[in-house]
Order: sequence, then structure tokens, then C-alpha cells
Amino acid sequence: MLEQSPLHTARYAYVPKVPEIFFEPVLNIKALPTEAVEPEKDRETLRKTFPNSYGKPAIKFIRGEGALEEKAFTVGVILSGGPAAGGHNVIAGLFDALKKANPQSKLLGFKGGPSGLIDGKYIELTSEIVDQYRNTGGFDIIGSGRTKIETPEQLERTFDNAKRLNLDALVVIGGDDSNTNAALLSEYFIQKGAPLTVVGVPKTIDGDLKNEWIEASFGFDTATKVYSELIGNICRDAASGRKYWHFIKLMGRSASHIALECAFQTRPNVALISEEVEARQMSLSQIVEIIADAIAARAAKGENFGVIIVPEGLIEFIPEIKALIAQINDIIAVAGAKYEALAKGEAQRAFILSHLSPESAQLFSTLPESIQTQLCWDRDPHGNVQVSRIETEKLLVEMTSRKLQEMAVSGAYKGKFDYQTHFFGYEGRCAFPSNFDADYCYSLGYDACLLILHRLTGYIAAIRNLTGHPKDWLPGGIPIVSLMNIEHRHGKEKPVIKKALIDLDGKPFKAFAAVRDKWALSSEYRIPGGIQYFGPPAITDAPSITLQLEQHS
Ligand code: FBP
Repeated sequence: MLEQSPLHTARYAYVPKVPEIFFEPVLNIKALPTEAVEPEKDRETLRKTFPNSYGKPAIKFIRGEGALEEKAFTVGVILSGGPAAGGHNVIAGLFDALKKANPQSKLLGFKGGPSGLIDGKYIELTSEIVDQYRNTGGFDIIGSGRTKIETPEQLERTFDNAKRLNLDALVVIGGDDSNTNAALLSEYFIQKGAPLTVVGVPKTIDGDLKNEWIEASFGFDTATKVYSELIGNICRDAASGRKYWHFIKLMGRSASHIALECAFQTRPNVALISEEVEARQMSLSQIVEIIADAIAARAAKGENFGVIIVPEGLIEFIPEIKALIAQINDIIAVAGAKYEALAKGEAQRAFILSHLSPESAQLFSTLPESIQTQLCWDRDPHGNVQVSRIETEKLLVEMTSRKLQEMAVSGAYKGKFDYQTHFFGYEGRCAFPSNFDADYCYSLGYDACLLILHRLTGYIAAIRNLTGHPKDWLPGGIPIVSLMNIEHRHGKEKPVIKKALIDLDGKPFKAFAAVRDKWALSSEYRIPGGIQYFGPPAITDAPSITLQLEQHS
């Protein structure tokens, strides 16, 4: 083992704060009705796809009477998709709760994500192993992956391995796609007559796996705190050197929750919100105008510097580019192996161009070659464009620079434009979890174990009242199917968990819209500093500003 940093060692001693109800000797459940998301026609398809899972109630744990089974359970756990801070604590909470219920229970960790279950690759997680990972970031305890368990052969192999290992339950720690997969697995096992309980845990730094039951996905709090520290430092650098505009792209795939939270934390001059771009049907050139106008207004005050936040998924929300991407997705899905065999770069670009509609072909041709190439790269196993690989920040710099030159000719801009580009994404996924994520994740793992002990298959762990003290948090679960709708993926209609995008009528966006014009001209940035693990709770334990705005005024 490598020598550890003092913080690493100190974090082992941290004892996560958890809901008081976990210490009740006997827990019962209270059932509350749920319905899948609209529209009605999607509900019909979901009823058919999930005949045994559709329509189950949401549940919350309450003090109760009656005892749970005391048998020893064998539970498997999978970490799925991109890492998010706190995954190790989910495993620690699950492990501790299982052992508390019956010390003979076993936790098996499948290696490298869902493929570990398909291939039967696992390790038994012992206290010696788990203790090495408590309160640390990363998913390296067992590794993660993005494989989807969906073909009949994959399902069959999963079933065989679960039987061979005598699994009573499986916990899938993942985002929207991985939890969709968990629901499919749960239904499959019911149809096979196998008593395996499948439970999901809401993970993703993107913050887009939430609703009235799931108030936050884990990892969002830590990731946004890491990015906000970096952005705050850049704001101060910009105001010190007074010579650069910083274009900062932030991870988050489709939703702009990360961009919005970091904007609250740092008050940049411009923060683009993809959901607004789509709602207002803004074109690429209109977005560039917003940026150029802000730059010109600040230049008029003699301030040729500033900070612009660009959400990773922006490009997919610009209506004309969205239509282009949808066409490219279908072309790639239809061409299959023929497309995969083409050399990346020119050959793929030419193939795509020759299959696009005239309007999309025209737009495609106007994009810089680097962006064309990035749009043609492979989709992830769930059919998503890999937006983290598209250099939107560079596209915006190039187009803004051209626009400012035009404005200079007409006299609308008098200033000097110099820039730096940044992309923050991977930096924030594996930090030591903030106290909030450490507490939340440990509680989610514990909650997942309670769902298992109650044999609630097809549920995702859901803990509410997250802006309160952890002792008052309200643990429970909701059926994963209640989060689903039908989407067009890989050229087919598929049931998937509906991504929770920013609600433009919601409190966080409205709060932002009310102040952004002031931020555009101001150089009084907010500097949040780094995550603090020790000190006054107001500094160490504060949940995200987004969550606070959502739950309070
Ligand atoms: P999950 O949805 O799996 O949590 O992943 C989130 C994310 O970090 C996105 O923000 C980003 O677009 C993507 O993963 C990057 O994926 P990869 O790690 O495969 O490069």
C-alpha cells in the first residue's frame, strides 16, 4: 500500500452521520402510491414491459412492530458508470447494515461494473477491505464499467452466476441508465421465478437523477464543490491579471445542474444553461451574441476579462445541432459494423455527411473540422453522444472571436480579446467525499440493505429531508419503474429513467435569472475555497445551494 496522505488517514476516523431511525430496533414500511411519469402512452408501454414491477408503491421506513428475517444473506454489489464521490461509503453502509442484521451475511463485489456479474468476476468484501476505503473517493474498491446487461445471452449468464453464487440480492450503484438496467434485471428475475431482490442506489455527479423522492444523486455535492473551488480561483486570477476571458466547460452530460450550482457558488459573468437554450429555441449564433455582448459591455468599462461557464451538454440542446446529432445517432445505429470499420476522422465524417438531410449537412459543414470529428465518435453503450469529448468551449471561443471582430468593424466593440479554455470534469468525481456525501452515501448503503431485508425488488434507495440534520433524514425507496419514460435510443424505442433537467419554473433557475445581469458586469466574484472536512458545520456540512433553494426560499 502506498504511503497515505495525512488527510487520507484522518478520513478513516470520520463517523458518518445517519438517520436516527436506523437505530430503531424494529423497522416497518409505509406504502405510498406512485405512478410512472407521463405521457399516458409511455405508461402503457411500461405496464407491458414491466408487468410484475409496474404500479408498486413508494415506501418509507417507520418505527414498527414485527421482526425481519434473520437469515444470512448473500448480496452482490456493482458500481456502474462514471465514478462519483461517496461510492465507497455506499458499500460501507451496506456492509455494516448487512453484518449488523446477521454477521454471517456476505457481500460480494462484482469487478469492473456490470460485466463483472456477466462474467462472474467478484471478490468477497471483508471488513479488512471495506475499512481501507471508508470516506474515500473513487470506485477503485471493485472498479466500475458501462456495460449494459440486456441481450438474452447476457441476462442468462447473469442469472446463472446469481444462482451459482446463491445471491439473495443485488445492489446496483449507478445513474439513470444503470438503474434502468437494475429495473430490467429485477423484472427478468421475477419472470424467471428467481427470488433475487434487485435494489438501485442513485449515483451521478450530473445531479439529473432526482424527483420528489430522490432529492439528490450522490457525488453532485462533492463534484460541484471541487469545480467551484477551481472556478473561484480562476475568477480571482482573471481579476488579478485582467487580461483573459476564461471559457470553462463543466461536466454534467445533458443537464446543467452542475453549471448552475457552480454559478451560485462563484458568480461568473456568464453561465449558459442548456435547458433555457432549448426552451427559447436559441441558435448557436444567438448564444455567441450573448457572450459577445457581455464581453463588449465589460470592455466598455475597461474590463477585458471575465469568466464564462459552459455546460458540457450545451451542444445537444441547441435545436439545430440536436436535430443533427439525432440524425447522426440513427445513421450510426443503422450502419452498425460498417460504420465501426471506418477510420476515425475523414472517412467517418464523409460517411455521415453523405447520409445527412440537406439542412443538417449544411450545418455540419459550417462546424469546425474538430467538432465534426468529435460528433462522429462512437456513442457510449447506452447510445449517448460522449459530450465530454466535444470541445464546445473551443467552438464558442472561435465563434465569439469572429463575432467580436465583426463588432469591432461596426464600432460595437472596443476592447482586446484574449482567452483561456478549461474543462473540469474528471477532477471532481473521485475527491474525498464532502461530509454531506460521506453521510448521505453511508445512509444510502444502509437504506439499500433495509430494502433488501424487506425483499423490495425493483426499488431505488431514496432518502428525503436532506437539508435537515442527517439524524432527521427520512429513508425509504421508490420503484424504479416510476421514474421511467420511453425514449428513442440506438434507433429504437426504449424504456429509460427520465433525466431530471433544470426546471425553468423552479426556484434555483429563477433565483439565477434574477441576478445574472448584475453578475455579467460585476467583478465581485464569490470565492468558495476548497472542501473543508473539519471545522464548524456551517462550513463542513452545508448542502449544495441548489438543494437549499429547492427546499427553502
Ligand atoms: P454517470 O452518468 O455514469 O454518473 O457519468 C457521468 C459523467 O461523469 C458525465 O458527467 C460525463 O459526460 C460522463 O460521465 C463521462 O463518461 P466517461 O467516464 O465514460 O468518460
